[in-house]
This record gives sequence, C-alpha cells and structure tokens, in this order.
Amino acid sequence: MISIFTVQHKRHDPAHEIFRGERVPCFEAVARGSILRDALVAHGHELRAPTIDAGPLLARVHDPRYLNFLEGAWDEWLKLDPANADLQPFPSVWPIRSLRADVEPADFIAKLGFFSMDNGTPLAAGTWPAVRAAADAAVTAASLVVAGERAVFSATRPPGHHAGRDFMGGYCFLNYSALAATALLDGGAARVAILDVDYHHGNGTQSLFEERADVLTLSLHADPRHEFPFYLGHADETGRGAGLGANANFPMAPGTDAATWFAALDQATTRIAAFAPDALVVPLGLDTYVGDPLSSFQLTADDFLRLGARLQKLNLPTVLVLEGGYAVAELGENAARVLDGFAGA
Ligand code: Q9C
Ligand code: ZN
Repeated sequence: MISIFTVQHKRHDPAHEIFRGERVPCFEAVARGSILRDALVAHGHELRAPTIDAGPLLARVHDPRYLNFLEGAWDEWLKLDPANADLQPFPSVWPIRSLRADVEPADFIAKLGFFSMDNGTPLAAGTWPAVRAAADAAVTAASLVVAGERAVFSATRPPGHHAGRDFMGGYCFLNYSALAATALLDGGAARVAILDVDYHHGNGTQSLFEERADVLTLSLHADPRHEFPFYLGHADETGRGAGLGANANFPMAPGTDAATWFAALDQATTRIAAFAPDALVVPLGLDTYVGDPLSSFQLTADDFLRLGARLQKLNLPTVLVLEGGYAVAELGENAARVLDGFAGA
C-alpha cells in the first residue's frame, strides 16, 4: 500500500508533557515517526512524500482565527520573552461554562487556553510546519484514492482526531481525517464514512461532522466516563440537525478484549454498509494494543492483521490516517500489520 510520509514530522519535538502534575517525556514522541517509516519499508510498502497542498482546504475544516493563532503561536511565545525558546508553553485557564468563548483574549496564555481542550498537547517551535506537512500528507492520500488507488495510508505525526474546528487537544492540532474526507467529497464522493479505531474517542471528527448527513462518523473507543476525551463519545450521541443518525459511538469498558472489540467493529461495519458510502476514512490509532502505556484494551499483533482484513472487506476506496499508538517499539509493526491484513498478505 502506498504510504505518505514526511520527515517534517520531526519538527514537532516537544521536550515534555504534563502527566499527573509532573513533566514527563512525551508519549507522542518523534521516534514514533522513524519506527513507523522503517517498518513500512521493511514490509515492502512504498513511501512517498506529500505532493498536494492542503492550504485551500484548511479553512473549510478549521476556524481561520485558530489557524492564524497556531501558525504564529511560537513567535508570540518568544515575543513574551526570548528565553522562552528553551521552555514550553502550556495553557492554564479555559473559557468553561459561564465564561465567554466569543471574545478572543490578547494575552498569549489566555489565547492558548481559548484554543485548547487540555494541557496535554505540547506546542513546540516546529509544530506548525509539522502539522501543515501532515495535513498535506492526508490530502495527498485522499487525492491518490480519488485518482483510483484502492487504499493509501497517511503515515505521519502528530495525530489529529482530537482537534476540532477551533481547538487543539490530545496531542492533536489539525484534523487530518476531516481534511481527507473533505477532499474525497470534493473528488466526487457523495457520501463518506469515517471509522475511528483509535483507543480514544474521535471527538474532533465527530464535532466537525455532527450536523452533516453526507458524512457518517463512527468511533470505537474506551468509555469516556473513564478515559480521555472524557466529555464526548457516549453512545447516545447520534448526530444533530441534518446529521441526526449519521454518528455512532461504540464506547467499551476499560480492559476490553479482542472478542468484544471485534464484535463492536462488526456493528460499525454493518452501519457503514447500510450507509452505502463512496469512500472510507480510517483514523488508525494503534493504542488499542495490549502493550500500550496509555490504554487498557487487549488487542494483539495478530488482531491488527484481522483489522486490516475487515477494513478491506468493506470494499471501499480507503484513506487510512495515523492517530495514536504509544508502545513505540511495536508501533511500526502493528501499523504495517493493518496494511498487510488489508492487502491479504
Ligand atoms: N499524558 C491520541 O491517541 N492524555 N491522543 C493522556 C497522559 C490524553 C491521546 C494522559 C491522551 C490523548 C491521538
Ligand atoms: Zn488515542
């Protein structure tokens, strides 16, 4: 399977994140990118660099105000104090209920909270070029599928599915799957299904499409009562307005085993078949793996082969987009197994 990879991912290299109140090395680390690249090559998959500029699509998925903030955020951080070059900004205040989310503040840290859902999404000097290149990768993957490729994998980082119209969160800044779905619709698809298999609910993607009838969003994930993103992803969220009936969530208990997970996948694929889409986007998180440090699901290496085979059976032009997966040493092999399962290897 063609995989779109960019060395620009290395520019998003924050030194630490906040975990249980302490600074710890980032789970979403640069090493994820190189290990993934090596495994894809070792499994015989063709790597290509992005060739399409996602620029014109960005403002159709994200708020221009947010894009503007993200692009200039590091410069603003340095403007506060040049010594900030060696430090990392984190938000510390948010416009929660009763506070105004309509007036953009002038203060940098206040803006950072205004455009963030958590303090778990570290921003670094090269975040913008890395996420812009990853957006190009996803749109390039979609355009190859529009041009007739059966399936293409956008294999770069950081991830994207927690990012919403005007906020970052959960290590994500731009929602690549939403960009890919938009590119598929532009390319002639009347309906697109997005099947999110990351351990965490794809809150950004759901919120971006919840009022649309032409994009069916589905997500298999850990019950948000217990796991990030906590405030979205329940089974009673079925879409809104024109999009009522075009969202399906499959929350599962912490510790869920492969049999239960694949039973939920069966329900999701049945929904997709009934929707009869023209194309499929798969936000591909590998953090359902039994060895993942952030998750409690119990999928094994062989289960990723099974997952690839199930996705192939949907018989749809397919864009896969890398999301989570923090068992870094095994990430590349697990992702490659999904592609191998898809190819019937
Ligand atoms: N610092 C994705 O998998 N925080 N994002 C975990 C450990 C949220 C994961 C706590 C995890 C978000 C794309
Ligand atoms: Zn995840």
